[in-house]
Amino acid sequence: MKKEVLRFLKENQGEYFSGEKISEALGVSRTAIWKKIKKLKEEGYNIESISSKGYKLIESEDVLNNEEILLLTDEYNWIDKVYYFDTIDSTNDELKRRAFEEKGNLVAISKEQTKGRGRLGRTWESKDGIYMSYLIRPEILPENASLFTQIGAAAMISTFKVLSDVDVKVKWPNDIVINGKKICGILTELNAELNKVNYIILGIGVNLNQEKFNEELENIATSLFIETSKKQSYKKFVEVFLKEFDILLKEFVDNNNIEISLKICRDESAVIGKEINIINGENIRQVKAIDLNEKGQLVILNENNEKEEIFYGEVSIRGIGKEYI
Ligand code: BT5
Repeated sequence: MKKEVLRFLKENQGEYFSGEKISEALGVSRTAIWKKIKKLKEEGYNIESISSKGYKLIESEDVLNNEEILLLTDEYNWIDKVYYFDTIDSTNDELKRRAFEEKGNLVAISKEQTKGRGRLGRTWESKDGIYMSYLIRPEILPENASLFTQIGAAAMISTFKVLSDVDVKVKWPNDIVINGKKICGILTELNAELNKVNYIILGIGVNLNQEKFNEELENIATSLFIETSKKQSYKKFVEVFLKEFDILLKEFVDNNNIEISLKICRDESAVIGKEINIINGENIRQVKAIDLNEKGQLVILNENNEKEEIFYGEVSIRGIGKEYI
């Protein structure tokens, strides 16, 4: 019900509506409306109430909570359940816990994580950003699961472009970087049998409003705030990302078309055409990245100048002074 009251106030933002009018429109008592409005105010919404005129929502740009996330995700019918947290251990872990007790596709979004994870058990610093996980149950072969990383990366590139003019690039396979520093990381986890995917969890962490990073990260990480000197609305970011992700996800899941995502990842690649190192544990190979194939694998010219397809690894670009990239 709180969601409906909020939706009504938003649709009529800037106008006064009496409790009576709202209660007629929504078919519930005036007391119920009054209670919900009181709750919304407590949550930080700026709602003006004047006894002779009624209620008016002033603005709600920066409030992120369960109702807002429900409103933002309402129109996407591939999302079956959505969970919002002010803080959580890890949105990927939360969806993993719910994977078998819940059906359908699940989304978890948080503004903070206390145990954010990167690949190979690494830590993902998770404060003042947006942390999202999408649990999807697509009918695909396990070998195609890594394409979801590319879909997430492409949607993220488009999102940054809509919201700012920062020069974002994809550093294959799972980083979004600006000027050699990482602004977003993607962790795709898979639960599958030999030839059947049970579910995929696409986890995305974005640095939005961090003013600075700790010593360990300051040379390798950046945030949208550091790049633009402007604070970013969390809600707006999620709203735009969902829109871009929805288009690319449906293209793949419904139309079996991955090309749009791959084209974005190719066009905005930080590595294609560059001499790179491919690092797998102790093993470092010096090669040249030349393309991204239809499976989302990196095509390289190897040490013997032969074409080879790489499906996993850590990449660093050679000849660039910056420590990270
Ligand atoms: C990643 O791993 O880049 C994947 C990060 C995925 C995070 C999301 S948030 C939502 C979901 N829930 C989770 O628990 N995880 C996912 P990797 O490529 O392994 O990079 C990890 C490395 O990036 C670390 O070892 C640090 O060097 C660096 N790093 C850690 N936190 C960072 C940050 N906030 N910004 C930039 N770099 C960071």
